[in-house]
Amino acid sequence: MSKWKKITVALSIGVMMLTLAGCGGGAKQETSKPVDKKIILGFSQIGAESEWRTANTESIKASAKTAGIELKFSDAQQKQENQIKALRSFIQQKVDVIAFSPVVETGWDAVLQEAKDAKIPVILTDRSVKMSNGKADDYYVTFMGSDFVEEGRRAGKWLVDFMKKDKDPVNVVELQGTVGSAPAIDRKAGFEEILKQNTNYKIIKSQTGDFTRAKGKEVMESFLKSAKAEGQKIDVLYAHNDDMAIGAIQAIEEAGLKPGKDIIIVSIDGVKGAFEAMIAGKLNASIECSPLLGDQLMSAVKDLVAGKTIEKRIVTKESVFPADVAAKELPNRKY
Ligand code: GYE
Repeated sequence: MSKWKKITVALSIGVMMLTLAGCGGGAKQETSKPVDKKIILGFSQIGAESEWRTANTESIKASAKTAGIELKFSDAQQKQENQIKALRSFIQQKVDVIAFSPVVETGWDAVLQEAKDAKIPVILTDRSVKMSNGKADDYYVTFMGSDFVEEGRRAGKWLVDFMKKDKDPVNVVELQGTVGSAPAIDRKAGFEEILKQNTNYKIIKSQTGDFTRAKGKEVMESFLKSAKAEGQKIDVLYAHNDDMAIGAIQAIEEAGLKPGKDIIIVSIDGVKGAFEAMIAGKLNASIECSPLLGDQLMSAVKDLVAGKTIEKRIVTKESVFPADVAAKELPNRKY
């Protein structure tokens, strides 16, 4: 073989090998990444709407640093269109893995198809999605986060247990999370499941407070006003997160009532602000929902890039904190 022919043969073998390496489907194609190259993770965060969310962001940033993963972080300010833009830009930049916490459940069809076509694995953190074709499972490799229906059930069970009322009517007002978001839908469903078995409990008002303190306060003010005008007594507030409960506590105090006593309050997350409110006697219970997903996410990213198969669903382990354990627990809280 002539020298030139040898070079041509060598080159075409090289091209063939490269092509083969790039052809694998799903998670496997990532095995071609040289071990010494930094893994690039594109992460689209919902925003900074709550203490939970800021703790989640800190966890992800800190864990990426420790894991030596290059993190491209984008904050969507609670807007789906911003998340879609961020995901598209990650696809364009050909990041190794995309992770995101979807602000709402639906509306991801096009962009998740684009990620799939680009063979970039997608990890869902905290919240899940629904696809129009009903096959969401085909568009992400794993979903790590809490069981929100169970959190709603826990809130309901805690309430029924605490109130010890089998017959007397109990009027509940509900502050819902972001409209169309998985935690708002599921936390409502789980709570209602328990109330269905306790028919003296009635949700008399229910509205979104978008998971923020400001909205929680605003909506609670309007609940109090309209209940007064209608001659109804509010016995209980169920808030889909602690921040809305903390905002509502302010509204209740401004209306001359005692939160935690005149109105029993249960919310979800278990952030430090909730523990402080419980210690002050203004919040009665918080159902834990951990935002500390960073380490799990980084190890899943590493496993994926290494070509390992990962579990489709990773559920966060959580508990319930009634006010009487708050003082003892606060020093142990990490968020
Ligand atoms: O409960 C709330 C946050 O998706 C679990 O989003 C998360 C929720 C959390 O804004 O505080």
